[in-house]
Amino acid sequence: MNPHHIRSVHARRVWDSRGRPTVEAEVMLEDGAIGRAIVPAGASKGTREALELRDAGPRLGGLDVMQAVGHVNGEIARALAGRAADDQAGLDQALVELDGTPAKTRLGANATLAVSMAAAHAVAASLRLPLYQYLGGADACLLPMPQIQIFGGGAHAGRRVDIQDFMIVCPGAQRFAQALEWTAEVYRCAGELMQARGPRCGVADEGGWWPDFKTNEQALETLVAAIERAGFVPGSEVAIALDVAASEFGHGGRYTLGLESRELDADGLSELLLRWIDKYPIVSIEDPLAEDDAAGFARFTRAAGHRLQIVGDDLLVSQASLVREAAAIGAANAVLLKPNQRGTLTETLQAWQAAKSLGYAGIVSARSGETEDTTIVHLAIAWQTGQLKVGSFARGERMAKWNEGLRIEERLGSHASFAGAGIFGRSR
Ligand code: 2PG
Ligand code: MG
Repeated sequence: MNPHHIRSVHARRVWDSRGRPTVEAEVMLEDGAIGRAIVPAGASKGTREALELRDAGPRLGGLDVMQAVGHVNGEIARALAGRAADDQAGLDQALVELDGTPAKTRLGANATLAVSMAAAHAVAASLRLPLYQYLGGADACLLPMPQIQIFGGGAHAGRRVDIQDFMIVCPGAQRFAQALEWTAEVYRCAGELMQARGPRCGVADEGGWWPDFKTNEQALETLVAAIERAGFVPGSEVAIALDVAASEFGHGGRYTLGLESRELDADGLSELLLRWIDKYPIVSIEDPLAEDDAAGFARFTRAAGHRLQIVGDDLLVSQASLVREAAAIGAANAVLLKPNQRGTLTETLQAWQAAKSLGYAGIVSARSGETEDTTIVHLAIAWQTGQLKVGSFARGERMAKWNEGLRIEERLGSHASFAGAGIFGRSR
Protein backbone atom coordinates (compact mmCIF):
# COMPACT_ATOMS: atom_id res chain seq x y z
CA MET A 1 0.00 0.00 0.00
CA ASN A 2 1.33 3.42 -0.95
CA PRO A 3 0.14 5.85 1.74
CA HIS A 4 -0.32 8.70 -0.75
CA HIS A 5 -2.42 6.79 -3.24
CA ILE A 6 -6.06 7.75 -3.45
CA ARG A 7 -8.50 5.48 -1.65
CA SER A 8 -11.66 7.45 -2.37
CA VAL A 9 -13.05 10.70 -3.74
CA HIS A 10 -16.34 12.16 -2.66
CA ALA A 11 -18.19 15.37 -3.54
CA ARG A 12 -21.19 17.12 -2.09
CA ARG A 13 -23.15 20.26 -2.84
CA VAL A 14 -22.45 23.13 -0.43
CA TRP A 15 -23.31 26.87 -0.59
CA ASP A 16 -21.28 29.97 -1.41
CA SER A 17 -21.33 33.55 -0.13
CA ARG A 18 -24.14 34.49 -2.51
CA GLY A 19 -26.23 31.56 -1.25
CA ARG A 20 -25.62 29.67 -4.49
CA PRO A 21 -24.71 26.01 -4.77
CA THR A 22 -21.12 24.99 -5.35
CA VAL A 23 -18.96 21.86 -5.27
CA GLU A 24 -17.00 20.56 -2.27
CA ALA A 25 -14.74 17.53 -2.72
CA GLU A 26 -12.98 15.27 -0.25
CA VAL A 27 -10.07 13.05 -1.19
CA MET A 28 -9.07 10.25 1.17
CA LEU A 29 -5.65 8.64 0.87
CA GLU A 30 -4.69 5.07 1.66
CA ASP A 31 -3.21 6.19 4.99
CA GLY A 32 -6.55 7.71 5.99
CA ALA A 33 -5.54 11.36 5.50
CA ILE A 34 -8.37 13.52 4.15
CA GLY A 35 -8.20 16.73 2.14
CA ARG A 36 -11.18 18.94 1.45
CA ALA A 37 -11.72 21.91 -0.86
CA ILE A 38 -14.58 24.08 -2.11
CA VAL A 39 -14.76 25.75 -5.51
CA PRO A 40 -15.64 29.47 -5.78
CA ALA A 41 -17.71 31.15 -8.52
CA GLY A 42 -17.31 34.38 -10.48
CA ALA A 43 -19.90 36.93 -11.61
CA SER A 44 -17.84 39.00 -14.02
CA LYS A 45 -16.43 36.09 -15.96
CA GLY A 46 -14.13 36.01 -18.94
CA THR A 47 -15.67 34.25 -21.92
CA ARG A 48 -12.57 32.06 -22.32
CA GLU A 49 -12.72 30.68 -18.77
CA ALA A 50 -13.13 26.94 -18.31
CA LEU A 51 -16.76 25.96 -17.85
CA GLU A 52 -18.43 26.12 -14.47
CA LEU A 53 -20.97 23.36 -15.00
CA ARG A 54 -24.47 24.38 -13.89
CA ASP A 55 -27.49 22.13 -14.25
CA ALA A 56 -29.89 24.62 -15.91
CA GLY A 57 -33.50 23.61 -15.44
CA PRO A 58 -35.99 25.02 -12.97
CA ARG A 59 -34.23 24.36 -9.66
CA LEU A 60 -32.23 27.15 -7.97
CA GLY A 61 -32.49 29.40 -10.97
CA GLY A 62 -30.65 26.87 -13.11
CA LEU A 63 -27.54 27.22 -10.93
CA ASP A 64 -27.50 23.82 -9.27
CA VAL A 65 -24.30 21.78 -9.52
CA MET A 66 -25.61 18.25 -9.07
CA GLN A 67 -24.20 17.16 -12.45
CA ALA A 68 -20.72 18.32 -11.44
CA VAL A 69 -21.12 16.62 -8.05
CA GLY A 70 -22.22 13.47 -9.89
CA HIS A 71 -19.19 13.59 -12.16
CA VAL A 72 -16.88 13.66 -9.15
CA ASN A 73 -18.68 10.84 -7.37
CA GLY A 74 -18.85 8.76 -10.56
CA GLU A 75 -16.34 9.07 -13.36
CA ILE A 76 -13.66 11.06 -11.53
CA ALA A 77 -13.74 8.91 -8.38
CA ARG A 78 -13.39 5.74 -10.47
CA ALA A 79 -10.58 7.14 -12.61
CA LEU A 80 -8.52 8.44 -9.70
CA ALA A 81 -8.84 5.52 -7.31
CA GLY A 82 -5.37 4.08 -6.74
CA ARG A 83 -3.55 7.05 -8.32
CA ALA A 84 -0.68 8.86 -6.63
CA ALA A 85 -2.02 12.06 -5.06
CA ASP A 86 1.48 13.35 -4.36
CA ASP A 87 2.08 13.69 -8.11
CA GLN A 88 -0.09 16.81 -8.50
CA ALA A 89 0.93 17.37 -12.14
CA GLY A 90 0.18 13.75 -13.04
CA LEU A 91 -3.12 13.80 -11.21
CA ASP A 92 -4.19 17.05 -12.88
CA GLN A 93 -3.15 15.69 -16.26
CA ALA A 94 -5.38 12.67 -15.61
CA LEU A 95 -8.29 15.06 -14.90
CA VAL A 96 -7.57 17.01 -18.09
CA GLU A 97 -7.47 13.83 -20.16
CA LEU A 98 -10.55 12.37 -18.53
CA ASP A 99 -12.53 15.49 -19.40
CA GLY A 100 -11.03 15.57 -22.87
CA THR A 101 -12.27 19.05 -23.87
CA PRO A 102 -10.29 22.33 -24.04
CA ALA A 103 -12.52 24.16 -21.53
CA LYS A 104 -13.65 21.28 -19.27
CA THR A 105 -17.10 21.46 -20.82
CA ARG A 106 -17.78 17.77 -20.28
CA LEU A 107 -17.07 17.27 -16.57
CA GLY A 108 -17.03 20.93 -15.50
CA ALA A 109 -14.08 22.90 -14.13
CA ASN A 110 -15.94 23.07 -10.81
CA ALA A 111 -15.78 19.26 -10.63
CA THR A 112 -12.12 18.96 -11.63
CA LEU A 113 -10.83 21.86 -9.52
CA ALA A 114 -12.54 20.66 -6.34
CA VAL A 115 -10.72 17.34 -6.71
CA SER A 116 -7.41 18.88 -7.77
CA MET A 117 -7.34 21.09 -4.66
CA ALA A 118 -8.68 18.43 -2.29
CA ALA A 119 -5.94 16.02 -3.39
CA ALA A 120 -3.25 18.60 -2.54
CA HIS A 121 -4.84 19.17 0.86
CA ALA A 122 -4.92 15.41 1.49
CA VAL A 123 -1.20 14.96 0.85
CA ALA A 124 -0.38 18.02 2.98
CA ALA A 125 -2.49 16.53 5.79
CA SER A 126 -0.76 13.18 5.43
CA LEU A 127 2.66 14.84 5.61
CA ARG A 128 1.43 17.03 8.50
CA LEU A 129 2.50 20.11 6.58
CA PRO A 130 0.58 23.30 5.90
CA LEU A 131 -0.50 23.37 2.26
CA TYR A 132 1.82 26.27 1.34
CA GLN A 133 4.80 24.30 2.57
CA TYR A 134 3.81 21.07 0.82
CA LEU A 135 3.33 22.90 -2.49
CA GLY A 136 6.11 25.47 -2.10
CA GLY A 137 8.79 23.81 -0.02
CA ALA A 138 11.25 25.67 2.18
CA ASP A 139 11.23 28.73 -0.10
CA ALA A 140 7.56 29.44 0.58
CA CYS A 141 8.12 32.32 3.02
CA LEU A 142 6.86 35.36 1.09
CA LEU A 143 3.62 36.83 2.43
CA PRO A 144 1.67 38.55 -0.34
CA MET A 145 0.75 42.22 -0.59
CA PRO A 146 -3.03 42.21 -0.14
CA GLN A 147 -5.24 44.05 -2.66
CA ILE A 148 -8.34 44.86 -0.64
CA GLN A 149 -11.59 46.29 -1.94
CA ILE A 150 -13.02 49.37 -0.22
CA PHE A 151 -15.88 50.10 -2.65
CA GLY A 152 -17.47 47.33 -4.71
CA GLY A 153 -19.15 48.22 -7.99
CA GLY A 154 -19.94 46.79 -11.40
CA ALA A 155 -21.51 43.33 -11.51
CA HIS A 156 -21.02 43.03 -7.73
CA ALA A 157 -23.21 45.99 -6.81
CA GLY A 158 -26.08 46.11 -9.28
CA ARG A 159 -23.85 48.23 -11.55
CA ARG A 160 -24.28 51.25 -9.25
CA VAL A 161 -20.90 52.41 -10.54
CA ASP A 162 -19.22 51.08 -13.67
CA ILE A 163 -15.77 50.36 -12.21
CA GLN A 164 -15.90 47.06 -10.32
CA ASP A 165 -13.21 47.17 -7.62
CA PHE A 166 -11.86 50.25 -5.87
CA MET A 167 -9.08 48.66 -3.82
CA ILE A 168 -6.13 49.66 -1.69
CA VAL A 169 -2.65 48.24 -1.30
CA CYS A 170 -0.21 49.20 1.45
CA PRO A 171 3.26 49.75 -0.06
CA GLY A 172 4.34 51.40 3.21
CA ALA A 173 3.52 48.41 5.39
CA GLN A 174 6.35 46.29 6.72
CA ARG A 175 4.40 43.09 7.32
CA PHE A 176 1.26 41.36 6.08
CA ALA A 177 -0.34 41.86 9.52
CA GLN A 178 0.39 45.57 9.36
CA ALA A 179 -1.13 45.86 5.88
CA LEU A 180 -4.33 44.31 7.25
CA GLU A 181 -4.38 46.67 10.22
CA TRP A 182 -3.95 49.68 7.95
CA THR A 183 -6.67 48.36 5.68
CA ALA A 184 -9.01 47.98 8.65
CA GLU A 185 -8.48 51.68 9.42
CA VAL A 186 -9.11 52.78 5.85
CA TYR A 187 -12.15 50.50 5.51
CA ARG A 188 -13.62 51.92 8.72
CA CYS A 189 -12.97 55.52 7.68
CA ALA A 190 -14.49 54.88 4.25
CA GLY A 191 -17.57 53.53 6.03
CA GLU A 192 -17.83 56.70 8.09
CA LEU A 193 -17.59 58.84 4.97
CA MET A 194 -20.30 56.75 3.30
CA GLN A 195 -22.56 57.00 6.33
CA ALA A 196 -22.14 60.76 6.31
CA ARG A 197 -23.37 60.84 2.70
CA GLY A 198 -26.71 59.29 3.49
CA PRO A 199 -28.61 56.25 4.68
CA ARG A 200 -27.67 53.79 1.88
CA CYS A 201 -24.66 52.20 3.54
CA GLY A 202 -24.63 48.46 2.86
CA VAL A 203 -21.92 46.30 1.36
CA ALA A 204 -21.51 44.82 -2.12
CA ASP A 205 -20.90 41.13 -3.03
CA GLU A 206 -17.29 41.10 -1.84
CA GLY A 207 -17.84 43.20 1.27
CA GLY A 208 -16.78 46.60 -0.11
CA TRP A 209 -19.02 49.55 0.82
CA TRP A 210 -22.04 49.90 -1.42
CA PRO A 211 -21.10 52.61 -3.95
CA ASP A 212 -23.45 55.58 -3.66
CA PHE A 213 -21.71 57.97 -6.04
CA LYS A 214 -22.75 60.31 -8.85
CA THR A 215 -19.66 59.61 -10.94
CA ASN A 216 -16.99 56.91 -11.02
CA GLU A 217 -14.37 59.52 -10.16
CA GLN A 218 -16.22 60.43 -6.95
CA ALA A 219 -15.37 56.95 -5.68
CA LEU A 220 -11.67 57.70 -6.25
CA GLU A 221 -11.95 61.06 -4.47
CA THR A 222 -13.70 59.40 -1.53
CA LEU A 223 -11.09 56.66 -1.41
CA VAL A 224 -8.26 59.19 -1.15
CA ALA A 225 -10.26 61.02 1.53
CA ALA A 226 -10.64 57.75 3.46
CA ILE A 227 -6.89 57.04 3.24
CA GLU A 228 -6.15 60.53 4.59
CA ARG A 229 -8.85 60.33 7.28
CA ALA A 230 -7.19 57.10 8.46
CA GLY A 231 -3.92 59.03 8.83
CA PHE A 232 -1.95 57.57 5.94
CA VAL A 233 -0.02 59.26 3.15
CA PRO A 234 -1.79 58.44 -0.14
CA GLY A 235 0.67 56.82 -2.53
CA SER A 236 3.71 56.04 -0.42
CA GLU A 237 1.88 54.40 2.49
CA VAL A 238 -1.48 53.40 1.08
CA ALA A 239 -2.11 53.40 -2.68
CA ILE A 240 -5.00 52.56 -4.99
CA ALA A 241 -5.60 49.51 -7.21
CA LEU A 242 -8.55 49.33 -9.60
CA ASP A 243 -10.31 46.48 -11.35
CA VAL A 244 -12.12 48.25 -14.18
CA ALA A 245 -13.58 44.90 -15.38
CA ALA A 246 -14.17 46.66 -18.69
CA SER A 247 -15.56 43.54 -20.41
CA GLU A 248 -18.68 44.09 -18.28
CA PHE A 249 -19.54 47.42 -19.90
CA GLY A 250 -17.82 47.30 -23.24
CA HIS A 251 -17.33 45.22 -26.34
CA GLY A 252 -16.55 45.81 -29.97
CA GLY A 253 -14.57 48.89 -28.98
CA ARG A 254 -17.54 50.73 -27.38
CA TYR A 255 -17.70 51.31 -23.63
CA THR A 256 -20.84 52.57 -21.88
CA LEU A 257 -20.37 54.26 -18.53
CA GLY A 258 -23.95 53.80 -17.38
CA LEU A 259 -23.59 55.92 -14.24
CA GLU A 260 -22.44 58.92 -16.26
CA SER A 261 -24.63 58.20 -19.33
CA ARG A 262 -21.70 58.40 -21.70
CA GLU A 263 -20.16 56.20 -24.33
CA LEU A 264 -16.44 56.03 -25.02
CA ASP A 265 -14.28 54.23 -27.55
CA ALA A 266 -11.13 52.37 -26.43
CA ASP A 267 -8.96 55.48 -26.75
CA GLY A 268 -11.50 57.53 -24.82
CA LEU A 269 -11.56 55.03 -21.96
CA SER A 270 -7.75 54.81 -21.99
CA GLU A 271 -7.48 58.61 -21.82
CA LEU A 272 -9.91 58.73 -18.90
CA LEU A 273 -7.86 56.13 -17.03
CA LEU A 274 -4.59 57.94 -17.84
CA ARG A 275 -6.07 61.14 -16.37
CA TRP A 276 -6.98 59.23 -13.22
CA ILE A 277 -3.44 57.81 -13.03
CA ASP A 278 -2.05 61.36 -13.16
CA LYS A 279 -4.43 62.62 -10.50
CA TYR A 280 -4.72 59.74 -8.01
CA PRO A 281 -2.13 57.42 -6.41
CA ILE A 282 -3.04 54.41 -8.56
CA VAL A 283 -0.42 51.64 -8.73
CA SER A 284 -2.39 48.84 -10.42
CA ILE A 285 -5.22 48.64 -12.96
CA GLU A 286 -6.91 45.36 -13.88
CA ASP A 287 -8.81 44.83 -17.13
CA PRO A 288 -8.66 48.50 -18.24
CA LEU A 289 -10.15 47.40 -21.56
CA ALA A 290 -12.39 44.55 -22.59
CA GLU A 291 -11.27 40.98 -23.20
CA ASP A 292 -12.06 41.35 -26.93
CA ASP A 293 -9.66 44.28 -27.31
CA ALA A 294 -6.15 42.87 -26.92
CA ALA A 295 -4.82 45.58 -29.25
CA GLY A 296 -6.32 48.35 -27.10
CA PHE A 297 -4.92 46.58 -24.04
CA ALA A 298 -1.48 46.65 -25.67
CA ARG A 299 -1.80 50.37 -26.53
CA PHE A 300 -2.77 51.12 -22.94
CA THR A 301 0.17 49.06 -21.67
CA ARG A 302 2.53 51.00 -23.94
CA ALA A 303 1.15 54.26 -22.57
CA ALA A 304 1.10 53.37 -18.87
CA GLY A 305 2.87 50.05 -18.29
CA HIS A 306 6.13 51.72 -17.28
CA ARG A 307 4.31 53.56 -14.50
CA LEU A 308 2.05 50.93 -13.01
CA GLN A 309 0.91 47.35 -12.94
CA ILE A 310 -1.60 46.44 -15.66
CA VAL A 311 -3.37 43.21 -14.85
CA GLY A 312 -5.06 40.83 -17.27
CA ASP A 313 -7.99 38.93 -15.75
CA ASP A 314 -10.75 38.45 -18.34
CA LEU A 315 -8.07 38.92 -21.01
CA LEU A 316 -5.84 36.07 -19.79
CA VAL A 317 -8.20 33.83 -17.74
CA SER A 318 -5.22 32.18 -15.99
CA GLN A 319 -4.22 30.44 -19.22
CA ALA A 320 -0.56 30.03 -20.18
CA SER A 321 -1.18 30.20 -23.95
CA LEU A 322 -3.13 33.46 -23.59
CA VAL A 323 -0.38 34.93 -21.40
CA ARG A 324 2.14 34.14 -24.17
CA GLU A 325 -0.12 35.68 -26.83
CA ALA A 326 -0.57 38.83 -24.76
CA ALA A 327 3.16 39.12 -24.11
CA ALA A 328 3.85 38.81 -27.84
CA ILE A 329 1.87 42.03 -28.46
CA GLY A 330 2.81 43.72 -25.18
CA ALA A 331 -0.63 43.59 -23.54
CA ALA A 332 -0.63 43.77 -19.70
CA ASN A 333 2.34 43.23 -17.41
CA ALA A 334 0.68 41.11 -14.72
CA VAL A 335 -1.63 38.11 -14.64
CA LEU A 336 -4.51 37.45 -12.27
CA LEU A 337 -4.52 33.80 -11.19
CA LYS A 338 -7.90 32.23 -10.43
CA PRO A 339 -7.74 28.42 -10.31
CA ASN A 340 -11.39 27.99 -11.28
CA GLN A 341 -10.79 29.81 -14.56
CA ARG A 342 -8.84 26.71 -15.63
CA GLY A 343 -10.00 23.82 -13.48
CA THR A 344 -6.76 22.38 -12.06
CA LEU A 345 -3.97 23.67 -9.85
CA THR A 346 -1.29 22.62 -12.33
CA GLU A 347 -2.75 24.55 -15.28
CA THR A 348 -3.09 27.66 -13.09
CA LEU A 349 0.52 27.26 -11.97
CA GLN A 350 1.57 26.90 -15.62
CA ALA A 351 -0.04 30.28 -16.38
CA TRP A 352 1.98 31.81 -13.54
CA GLN A 353 5.20 30.12 -14.68
CA ALA A 354 4.67 31.39 -18.23
CA ALA A 355 3.92 34.88 -16.91
CA LYS A 356 6.93 34.97 -14.60
CA SER A 357 9.29 33.87 -17.35
CA LEU A 358 7.99 36.75 -19.48
CA GLY A 359 8.55 39.31 -16.72
CA TYR A 360 4.91 39.58 -15.68
CA ALA A 361 3.83 40.00 -12.08
CA GLY A 362 1.19 37.66 -10.61
CA ILE A 363 -1.75 38.03 -8.25
CA VAL A 364 -3.63 35.05 -6.87
CA SER A 365 -7.30 35.98 -6.68
CA ALA A 366 -10.56 34.91 -5.09
CA ARG A 367 -13.90 35.08 -6.92
CA SER A 368 -16.91 37.18 -6.04
CA GLY A 369 -18.74 34.03 -4.94
CA GLU A 370 -16.54 32.56 -2.20
CA THR A 371 -16.62 30.25 0.81
CA GLU A 372 -14.61 29.51 3.94
CA ASP A 373 -12.04 27.69 1.76
CA THR A 374 -8.57 29.25 2.19
CA THR A 375 -6.62 27.34 -0.48
CA ILE A 376 -5.75 30.48 -2.46
CA VAL A 377 -3.84 32.01 0.46
CA HIS A 378 -1.57 28.96 0.48
CA LEU A 379 -1.17 29.13 -3.31
CA ALA A 380 -0.04 32.76 -3.19
CA ILE A 381 2.65 31.83 -0.67
CA ALA A 382 3.64 28.50 -2.25
CA TRP A 383 3.97 30.08 -5.70
CA GLN A 384 5.60 33.25 -4.32
CA THR A 385 3.39 35.50 -6.40
CA GLY A 386 3.79 38.31 -3.88
CA GLN A 387 0.19 39.52 -4.28
CA LEU A 388 -3.25 38.31 -3.21
CA LYS A 389 -6.71 39.69 -4.02
CA VAL A 390 -9.62 38.46 -1.93
CA GLY A 391 -12.30 41.17 -2.05
CA SER A 392 -12.94 43.42 0.90
CA PHE A 393 -12.26 43.55 4.62
CA ALA A 394 -15.66 42.27 5.73
CA ARG A 395 -17.76 39.09 5.44
CA GLY A 396 -16.60 35.72 6.73
CA GLU A 397 -15.62 34.24 3.37
CA ARG A 398 -13.13 37.13 2.88
CA MET A 399 -11.89 37.33 6.47
CA ALA A 400 -11.25 33.55 6.50
CA LYS A 401 -8.51 34.19 3.91
CA TRP A 402 -6.98 37.27 5.54
CA ASN A 403 -6.95 35.52 8.91
CA GLU A 404 -5.30 32.44 7.38
CA GLY A 405 -2.54 34.72 6.08
CA LEU A 406 -2.02 36.03 9.62
CA ARG A 407 -1.66 32.50 10.97
CA ILE A 408 0.90 31.66 8.29
CA GLU A 409 2.91 34.84 8.90
CA GLU A 410 3.01 34.01 12.60
CA ARG A 411 3.97 30.39 11.94
CA LEU A 412 6.82 31.43 9.64
CA GLY A 413 8.12 33.76 12.35
CA SER A 414 11.54 35.15 11.51
CA HIS A 415 11.52 33.26 8.19
CA ALA A 416 8.58 35.32 6.94
CA SER A 417 9.18 38.07 4.42
CA PHE A 418 6.62 40.51 3.05
CA ALA A 419 6.19 41.68 -0.50
CA GLY A 420 6.33 45.39 0.35
CA ALA A 421 6.71 48.51 -1.76
CA GLY A 422 9.10 46.79 -4.17
CA ILE A 423 6.24 44.84 -5.66
CA PHE A 424 5.11 48.02 -7.41
CA GLY A 425 8.55 48.72 -8.82
CA ARG A 426 7.01 50.08 -11.98
CA SER A 427 4.96 52.62 -10.05
CA ARG A 428 5.85 56.18 -9.23
C1 2PG B 1 -12.60 39.83 -10.64
C2 2PG B 1 -13.33 39.00 -9.62
C3 2PG B 1 -12.99 39.36 -8.21
P1 2PG B 1 -15.48 37.75 -10.33
O1 2PG B 1 -13.18 40.30 -11.62
O2 2PG B 1 -11.39 39.99 -10.53
O3 2PG B 1 -13.17 40.72 -7.93
O4 2PG B 1 -14.72 39.05 -9.82
O5 2PG B 1 -15.16 36.65 -9.40
O6 2PG B 1 -16.95 38.12 -10.31
O7 2PG B 1 -14.98 37.49 -11.71
MG1 MG C 1 -11.20 41.11 -12.46
